[in-house]
Amino acid sequence: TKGIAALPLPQPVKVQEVRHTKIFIDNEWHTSSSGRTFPTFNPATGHKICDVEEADKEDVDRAVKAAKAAEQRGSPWRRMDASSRGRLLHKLADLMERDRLLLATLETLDTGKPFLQSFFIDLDGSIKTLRYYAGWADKIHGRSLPVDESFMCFTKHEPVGVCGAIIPWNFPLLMFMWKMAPALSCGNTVVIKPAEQTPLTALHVGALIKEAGFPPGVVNILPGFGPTAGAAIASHMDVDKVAFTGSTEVGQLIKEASAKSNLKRVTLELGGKNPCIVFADCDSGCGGDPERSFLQPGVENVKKIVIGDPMDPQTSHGPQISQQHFDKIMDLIESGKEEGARLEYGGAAVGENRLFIQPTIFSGVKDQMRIAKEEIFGPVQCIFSFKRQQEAIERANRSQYGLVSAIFTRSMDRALSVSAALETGTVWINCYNALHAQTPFGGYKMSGNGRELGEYALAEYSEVKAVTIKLSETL
Ligand code: TXE
Repeated sequence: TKGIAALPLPQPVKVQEVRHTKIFIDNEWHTSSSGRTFPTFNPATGHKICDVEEADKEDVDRAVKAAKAAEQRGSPWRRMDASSRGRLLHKLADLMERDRLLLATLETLDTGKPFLQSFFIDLDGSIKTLRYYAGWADKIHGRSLPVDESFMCFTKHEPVGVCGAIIPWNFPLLMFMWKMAPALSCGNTVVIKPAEQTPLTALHVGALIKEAGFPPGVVNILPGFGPTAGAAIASHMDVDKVAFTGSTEVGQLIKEASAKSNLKRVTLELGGKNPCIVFADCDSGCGGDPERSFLQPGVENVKKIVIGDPMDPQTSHGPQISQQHFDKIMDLIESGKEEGARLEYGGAAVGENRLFIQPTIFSGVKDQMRIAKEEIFGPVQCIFSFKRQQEAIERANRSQYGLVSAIFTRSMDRALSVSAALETGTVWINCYNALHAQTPFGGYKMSGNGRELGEYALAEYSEVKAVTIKLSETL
């Protein structure tokens, strides 16, 4: 530990020019069929970083064709030993480690999230996710089953086929890895659309995929917009599965597109209104951004947050992603003030650049207020008070969402009872934002369908084939 304390902080690299801005299909870089490009901005300064080729339906068709050819029986990818698939995923993880500073810099440039978060959280999580699923590649197998009468039955786990992935702007690289790593581990091919606000790290990964030696067509990357490129993936007849992270509204559109096209499998990771219940026996608050904190009287929740240039390793709080998102958050903050919640801290824009919002804490929040019900997805914490445990549970569950909840208490007995009663896909006890590649993540209710990460995610990327054999005699 003495050694770690002495290590210098990682520093962002100077990006003179972004190298990868085109559409990545069949391990080659392409300009868009329409000839259109779109700009991507640095939300900390408002300056344009670069223009990126804009994929639309025609480009999606091309990418799906490449992905389908790459997963046909007899193709190099389908014939590759499972252990070799694992080695390729490890190789990609090695290359991401090599380029870690550059990837973290690009992530901060494009999202505005603090550099140290990009470096330690996003890159660390991305590399670990690749390695975790690299390990699974040759351990994915079926079972032999005891069946009635003179038969024997075994199951095989086969790839689903072409897997679409539609990614949001909050964790551009990590969400890409959460979808791509299990898909490739199971032998599928991938067509991915990064968020229009944050395409840069995904495109850099395209170059690394080629360098690692994945066969052409195994991964295809299409920067573009939701209603065009995203919708084309969701409704494509040759996309066999789509994994989406984003808003509940768009999640509904994705399911609808699946139903109206080829009934492709859909996994969704959507909005949340994550409750954090802090009992009076506990003297520590939690880090992270729980949206609803249920506190017993006497508990204080104090944060020391440094707002500023996200490239500065001292900064812990960056700008919002876009004017539109900024406006949504400020509107909700105003509604909190108007509806009578007490503003304990923050509540305003910071500095000259209007995309920065102070960390904001409201207390005395009532269940019917907009800030209590709608997902804010910004630096706003709402504090509710409660007297009885049962009351906290009921109010925490009174939501259309069910992504994550957290409990802070010294009593493990109480923590386990309360965790059983909470209707969320994840319960964190005495911690927050504790995500691991080994642990499944996903939502109850309108927070989503299916699970990402862990062994559970493998089922989302595999078809099960049951092979039944008639035996001529039973001995
Ligand atoms: O999400 P969208 P936005 C929540 C959060 C946030 C809200 C809106 O509450 O305030 O969603 O964010 C693509 N067909 N979360 O507007 O629009 C789009 O291009 C196919 C929760 O960014 O859902 C992008 O790639 N695709 C969250 C992706 O969907 C479409 C993460 C997400 O965009 C499409 C982000 C369409 N018709 C936002 N329309 C989480 N769960 O972590 C858009 N897209």
